[in-house]
Amino acid sequence: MATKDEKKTKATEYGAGQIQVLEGLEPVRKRPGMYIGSTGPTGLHHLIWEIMDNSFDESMAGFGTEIDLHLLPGNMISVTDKGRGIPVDMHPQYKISTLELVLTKLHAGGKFGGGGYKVSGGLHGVGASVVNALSDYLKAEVKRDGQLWMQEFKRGIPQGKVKAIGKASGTGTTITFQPDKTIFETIDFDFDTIIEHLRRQAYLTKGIKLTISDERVPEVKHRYGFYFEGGVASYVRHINRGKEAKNANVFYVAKFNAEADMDVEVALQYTEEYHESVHCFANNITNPEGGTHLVGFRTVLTRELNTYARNKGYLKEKDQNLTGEDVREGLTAVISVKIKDPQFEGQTKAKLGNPEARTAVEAVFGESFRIFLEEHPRDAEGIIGKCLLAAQARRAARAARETVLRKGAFDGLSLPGKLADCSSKDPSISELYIVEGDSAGGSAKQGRDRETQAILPLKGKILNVERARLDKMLANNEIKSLIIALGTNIGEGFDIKELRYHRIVIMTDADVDGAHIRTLLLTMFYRHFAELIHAGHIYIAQPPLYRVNIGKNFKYAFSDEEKDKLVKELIEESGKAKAARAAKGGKVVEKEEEEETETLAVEVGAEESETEEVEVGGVRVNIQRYKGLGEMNPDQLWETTMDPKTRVMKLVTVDDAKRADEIFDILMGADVAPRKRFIQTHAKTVKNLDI
Ligand code: 0RA
Repeated sequence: MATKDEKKTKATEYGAGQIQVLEGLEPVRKRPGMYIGSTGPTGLHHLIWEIMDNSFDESMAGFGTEIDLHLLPGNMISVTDKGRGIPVDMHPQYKISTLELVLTKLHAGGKFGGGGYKVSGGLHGVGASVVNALSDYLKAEVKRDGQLWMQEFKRGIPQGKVKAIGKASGTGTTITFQPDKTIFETIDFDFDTIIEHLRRQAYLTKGIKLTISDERVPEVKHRYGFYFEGGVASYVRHINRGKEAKNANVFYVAKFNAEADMDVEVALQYTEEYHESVHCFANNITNPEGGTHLVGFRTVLTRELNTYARNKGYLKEKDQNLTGEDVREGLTAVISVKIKDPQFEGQTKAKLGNPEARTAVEAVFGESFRIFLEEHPRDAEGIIGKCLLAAQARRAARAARETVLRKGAFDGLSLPGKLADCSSKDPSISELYIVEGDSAGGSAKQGRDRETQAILPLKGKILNVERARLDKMLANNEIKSLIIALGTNIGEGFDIKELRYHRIVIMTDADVDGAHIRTLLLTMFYRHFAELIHAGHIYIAQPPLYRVNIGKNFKYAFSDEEKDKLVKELIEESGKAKAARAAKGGKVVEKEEEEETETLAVEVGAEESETEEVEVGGVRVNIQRYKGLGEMNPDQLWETTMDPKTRVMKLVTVDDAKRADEIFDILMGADVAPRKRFIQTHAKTVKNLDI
């Protein structure tokens, strides 16, 4: 999909060996957000990253190791490198200097930089021309061929041609720019933000020397310099400062992997902490969701530590391997790859997808980590000791959980009071609806078929137990009620023959909370009632998202596309009906029809509903969006969602549940950032029943 398209664009851009897709800069000024993400502080700082990326590219291609940044009065930024200098000669095809081309045409950056990798700390790697377009003023100074060249721009427009203004020794480029205050919410650069960014870039680009000075107030200059000989090993030491290390020597490897045509750099150190702190990068872009390089790293880490521990006699029992979880406790690691054609995917487009990154990391990291463990027995001992401790704790927790389950906490308990059971005692025709919230529960109880359908309302609140461990959740009264209602018991006492309903239907709202509770339930079924999923007993109800009314007609829509289609259909039908009546000689009473629409709208529209009205060619269509199940009255709920003759339900597969289980870790884990990202991203998609 998007990734493929991106790849295609890049391939042509680079492959053709020349500048393609040239455009003027007006689109950038018109819609800056499209190019730099936002016009807030993040977008503003993006301008600096963009300019610096060009200098990094030049340095990584082997030209220049020093980059200096100055923050000048009036929030003017200047970036100086010692690269080859942007060429100033006439570009044969475009009849302007390459310098002007680079700074005035979109996407003109593609091939420049002389091969090597394109780093990009920026959002899209959009190029210097975007910065030029969004700058009130920009000046390019180039040292090349013994001359100092200069060209100036205002809001992207050249103020004359490039000209030689003096003699110069050496080569390099200085770009000085002042952001356009009519574009940005603020043009105040934040020194700390810049420092953090530069520090990180310095860790990730071994051997580069970065300086930054804040000279906005000329009397008080602040200067910082970053140069990390240790590359990402320095980064790991920086993250672990102040913590007690288990291996005093940081493990570090940096190697080119020829098969995958990729540079791999890995550093790691264990501390006494319990959480994991692993940071992945591809071409200096952070990959908060990891990706193939992380997968390779984890595989090797677990494998090598197990091999070592077993060979040295730390793991005696056959079945007592260290798990992935055991080897991640207290781990700090940085994994950085530099790759020709990175492919990003995932929720935030920040997950590396290249399969060869996995094998490259496995090869480079595997070999050198094995040697490290052999050559540093004291460090190895410290690491293994930490992992064994984690394994011990894991086993103890599991034993504790199992005793809870074994104790028969669920034996012989009476059915919960909240359950509105069905009258049939035949499980093969009985259904249990697990419904979110009391108000939806009320509608479901009234609307159901009492003989075969049981309703168990669950409070959404159980979800507020953030970071709750699943075993703790089993002790939660709401979940207990559910387990008792199922009848199967749990853990060692589980018996599928005791299942009281052959269809268990999860019925939640089509919003974030609904998705949340569904994930939780699916995770619980996956981890503790997997047999029910395998046997096809778990379903997800599909309530409609909209009711589309026109005159006396109405239809339900279960997706946005369906809604749009229905609106069209209904309008056509109504048009036909009108035409037919007109043909019969009857008068079309527009007024009457309108009134009907309104009455209907009032009747269906509960107090909290959201309605939308579309008018096409004089025909009014009223659209009601159901925000929650509670907005439907019992009859509507029955006819749209519960009536076995007409309803559509989704059978939950093991894959669905597995995915929910992974999402569960994001939602319930201690890490706040991924959870936030997940919720933000899915807030828009949950209505498509994305589990
Ligand atoms: C185009 C071609 C070459 C280098 C550059 C652009 C270049 C751009 C920037 C932007 C900031 N600093 C830069 N340094 C270089 C290759 C030049 C050659 O082949 O000589």
